[in-house]
Amino acid sequence: MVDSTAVAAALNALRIEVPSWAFANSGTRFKVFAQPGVPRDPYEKIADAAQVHRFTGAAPTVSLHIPWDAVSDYGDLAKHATDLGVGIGVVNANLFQDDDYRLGSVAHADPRVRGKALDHLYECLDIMAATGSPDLKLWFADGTNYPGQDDIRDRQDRLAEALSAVYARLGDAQRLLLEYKLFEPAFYTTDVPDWGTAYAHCLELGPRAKVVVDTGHHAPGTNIEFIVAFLLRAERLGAFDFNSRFYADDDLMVGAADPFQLFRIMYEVVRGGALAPESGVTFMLDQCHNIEPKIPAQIRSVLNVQEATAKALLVDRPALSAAQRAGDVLGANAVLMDAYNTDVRPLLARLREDQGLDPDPMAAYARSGYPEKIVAERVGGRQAGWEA
Ligand code: RM4
Ligand code: MN
Repeated sequence: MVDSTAVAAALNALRIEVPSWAFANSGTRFKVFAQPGVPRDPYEKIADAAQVHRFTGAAPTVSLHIPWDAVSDYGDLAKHATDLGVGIGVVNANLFQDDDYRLGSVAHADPRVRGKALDHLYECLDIMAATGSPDLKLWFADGTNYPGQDDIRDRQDRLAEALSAVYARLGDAQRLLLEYKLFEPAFYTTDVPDWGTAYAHCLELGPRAKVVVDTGHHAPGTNIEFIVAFLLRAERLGAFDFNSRFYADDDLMVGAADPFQLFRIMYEVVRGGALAPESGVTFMLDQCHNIEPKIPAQIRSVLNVQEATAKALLVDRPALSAAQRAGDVLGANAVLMDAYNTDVRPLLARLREDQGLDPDPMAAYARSGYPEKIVAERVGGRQAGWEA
């Protein structure tokens, strides 16, 4: 039996952080398509993010990416967010868009470049202090393209040295979140290519270093829910970067490519107790909306996470464990599939109504007038994008 009051409470408590860069122009290696009404600065990005929270009631924080979201007064930016009913979440460092980083950043062979990279990470810590952000998220583009290009092992030493320097400066309530990605932009070696490498560095650092699972950062066919279960058991899962993919790091809307995979991941989250706020696991979106309108795409993504979570919560866990203990392979699988095959949209619509929200956030946003307002108002200036 599933306790429906507990399911409702867990869904009402679910919080999903949105990325500032999802509201800016983005594209592929081939083309960035500009969209009308796109924000021109971090203040406008936060205003758009606040719309996602306004219609879902579930997205109260925004991740920043530095220097994309560089401003002269971070306290003022945080106040702007609060005025709009949202807060600043994770601060993402960016060590991949400076000419100096052609051969890497924290793992570069040249101590001058490593020093510059470390200074950027320290700057991110200052921004966290000014905005009240709890977490520093690190993804390194570092790696090599050709065998022999650099010493694989020396690069690990340099990486470890930079990580421990940053870790030493963390405040007591702050965390270091280390993200991995199989490849890209480096093609031969990547310095943090997988969860095992990230986990090993986090273990060396200490308890406030946790792994980020970006769902798009694995080889095709990887069992991501296994990684989630393992890291939760080891108390080293810090956060998710949600998105979905058909091929590599596609950064499409979460739950679009494979809603069943998202359900399986969320089931391990539920099983591992990671929906509880005290677990410290943060649920974030890391997506780019290259061809679709950005604000509704973020709303859709929040709804997709809610739907997968609702299904995961509907798994009859006592029945599942009984079937598992009895070695009832088909019975156990049926318990899981029953939950997955439940239409949870009416349940989520009811919960929204109970909170005074529109039961259909997509439709409510489309009717709100906001899309037309930003197109009319945001004329002139330079639209925000990857280089902004
Ligand atoms: C990386 C990684 C990071 C994100 C950048 C833009 O692939 O997913 O989390 O900040 O892309
Ligand atoms: Mn990511």
